[in-house]
Amino acid sequence: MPGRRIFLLWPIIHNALEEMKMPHELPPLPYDYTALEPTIDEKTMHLHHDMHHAAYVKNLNAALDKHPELHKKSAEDLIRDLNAVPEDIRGAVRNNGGGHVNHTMFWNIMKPHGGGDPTGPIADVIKKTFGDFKTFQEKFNAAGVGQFGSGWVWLAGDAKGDVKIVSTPNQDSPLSQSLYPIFGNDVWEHAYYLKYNNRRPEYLQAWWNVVNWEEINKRYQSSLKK
Ligand code: MN3
Repeated sequence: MPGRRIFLLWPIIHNALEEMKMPHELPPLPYDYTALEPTIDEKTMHLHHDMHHAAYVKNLNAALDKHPELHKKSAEDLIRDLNAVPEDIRGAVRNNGGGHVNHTMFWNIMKPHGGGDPTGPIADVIKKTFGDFKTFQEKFNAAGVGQFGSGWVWLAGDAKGDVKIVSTPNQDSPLSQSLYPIFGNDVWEHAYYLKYNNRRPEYLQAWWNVVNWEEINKRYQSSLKK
């Protein structure tokens, strides 16, 4: 009876399928590609998510192919301790694992009809650290403008619960510096060039209109528990 045979073989088939599964997957956007218009245009969202983020995931999986012992580690854990990653794939994991983690954060800390003044605990820590929200925004934008070439600008938290603005080149994550990326903006040209061309300051300014403070509060609070 073929049905019974499959039943008996199922644990073997199941294990084989599990082993074939790629350890990392591209998460779908949490909203429609048009949802962040007019701040971020539909075409940029398609290219950014479907091509750029997808490539980081694909290349991360390809690098990890050589080291199945790392398949169970989350992408965050991989880039939190890059020295634990074998040297032959360390650069690929740093770039593509970072790219995967950074973009997964990025989609989630934005939302349609977002923006406005921060609320909750993140508003309090911004006020405590920078005086007021406007001063914080100006410093954050200046750090984004000042990041030469491709990279990110972040509000990052340390183990004591203090926060600071940092920028990183390429896909480097604050996680690799023992900091928690509470939220960040992508200042690679692929994030803004179609709509804003070379006007990065204009993009940085407009971006606050799609910021999701509820999600940022969640990330900030979870960073304090760690
Ligand atoms: Mn990007």
